[in-house]
Amino acid sequence: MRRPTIVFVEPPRVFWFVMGEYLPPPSALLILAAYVERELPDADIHIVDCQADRLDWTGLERRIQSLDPTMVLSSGFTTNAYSCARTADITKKINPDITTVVGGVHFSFTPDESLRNFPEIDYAVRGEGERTLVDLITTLHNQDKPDHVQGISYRHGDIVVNTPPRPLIEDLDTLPLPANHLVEHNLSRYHFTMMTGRHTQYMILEGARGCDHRCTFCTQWNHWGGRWRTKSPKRIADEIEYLNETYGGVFLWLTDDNMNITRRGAPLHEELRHRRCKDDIMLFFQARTDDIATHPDLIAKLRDIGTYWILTGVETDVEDTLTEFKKDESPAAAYDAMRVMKENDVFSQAMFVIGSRKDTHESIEHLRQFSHDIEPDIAIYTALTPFPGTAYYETAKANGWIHDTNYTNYDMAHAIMPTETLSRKEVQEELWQCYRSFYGSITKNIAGVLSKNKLKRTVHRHMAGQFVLEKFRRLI
Ligand code: B12
Ligand code: SF4
Repeated sequence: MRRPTIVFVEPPRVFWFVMGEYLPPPSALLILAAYVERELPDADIHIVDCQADRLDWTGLERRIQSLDPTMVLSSGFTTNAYSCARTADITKKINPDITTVVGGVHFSFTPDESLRNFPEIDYAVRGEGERTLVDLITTLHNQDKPDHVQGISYRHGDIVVNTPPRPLIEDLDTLPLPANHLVEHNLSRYHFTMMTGRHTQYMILEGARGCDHRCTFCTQWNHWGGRWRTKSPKRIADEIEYLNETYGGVFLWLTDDNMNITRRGAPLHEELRHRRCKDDIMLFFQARTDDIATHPDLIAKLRDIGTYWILTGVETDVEDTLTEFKKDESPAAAYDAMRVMKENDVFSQAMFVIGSRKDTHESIEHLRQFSHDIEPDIAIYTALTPFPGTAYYETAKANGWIHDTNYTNYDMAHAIMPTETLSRKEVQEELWQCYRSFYGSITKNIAGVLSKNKLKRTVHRHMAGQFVLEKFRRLI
């Protein structure tokens, strides 16, 4: 029997214009491929990264043809779900016998809808992928029935079968290191211009999965079973050291939904502070404002081991909306968090969200002022987006608030819903006004472009040079 030939595809994507020009490593695929490689040493595994390999759809088709796979897989979050379906579609046109598999947060929450809308997709893997994928490949290779494979969805005649969910991996330290060797020829190409320039090598690593909070607009806690699981600080430090010393990785982005500084700040510092790589790396992670605000000591420690940029979800200054979002944070914590980052020379990225039901022109104007007052180094404004899998999606769907069902637009830059008093167009216009007020001021831009802080200079140059404001204006 033919040995499994597994081709993971990062299809051609439309990238997020807000953060400018970048080329990210296909992180989920690297993590999955490593696991399959370890568990199924006889499998022939490839990763095709269309961005890095500069392949358009025709190029991808030729590449799949030449690899002659038994299975083609891709990973999607909501905004790029259609590109996964298209990958499956061209695969089936090449050879209908090739098995097509999708996974990731979007397909985990829309298996019925996706399998009905896209007959070219054979299987959707729901939730954690590693063990399910190995089980599925083995089952199909042995020509067994897939009904005993936990965590998958597939069509059987006219119905969609959803097998029971698979229990989560208890010890994340048992996962292998991501399969960077499968994209080694591309590693030097991965970069994030606005964050670290065109020539600093950008790598992604995973320290934890999930979150123990329950925000209504967020898919992540739900996707990971409402739990926060972490690798041990030693394992995270080993992984950082490995990426830096083996591959020259400098800009290291932690995928963790919640850094959980309270629990990991001190032990991670302890693990990394004696390692040489700490002076070379630029760590980026996401953390909650309350976690930052209440731990200035730990932020200082994390700065000492290379943390240079933290993204934090401030969301809004309206207490009632924070409560409705179940965010469990206060606007006061946002002030403190920005101050703590400034005092420790950490670049602060604050995320704001507009377009909740009670938002009005006045409340959004108030939010704009607040976003200036708390003084983040960079403010990113988003439109509240009803991602499938969130509590908010269920409410919005039941109430008919979702006015745009084209998932390509679920990128938080497009207004998908009106508010009680603002039309969708008005929300879109308000979003543009937010960027205009933060980046459009001539005085502020001059100060930004002339700032002593190199990162600030880059961000302001990016916002002006890449026509971000103009692109937002065109969405209205
Ligand atoms: C790094 C990152 C990015 C990087 C690029 C990532 C990439 N490689 O393409 C950048 C910065 C460019 C980016 C951009 C955006 N991102 Co982003 N990003 C992330 C982040 C932090 C980590 C992704 C990751 O590697 N995770 C680790 C992997 C292992 O987890 P995973 O993908 O869930 O995979 C597991 C399972 O889902 C499953 N699985 C996944 N895929 C597959 C495929 C198969 C075949 C199988 C079998 C299994 C499987 O197995 C995996 C292992 O168990 C996530 C948050 C997160 N923690 O995941 C947000 C996240 C994916 N991003 C998000 C969003 C909204 C965006 C943007 C639209 C805008 C924004 N505000 O950031 C843009 C869109 C860009 C675009 N057009 O594609 C949302 C998506 C929400 C949703 N439900 O759609 C997330 C979840 C953040 C959040 N908290 O809401 N992002
Ligand atoms: S938004 Fe952040 S804090 Fe809230 S559930 Fe999601 S990851 Fe956790």
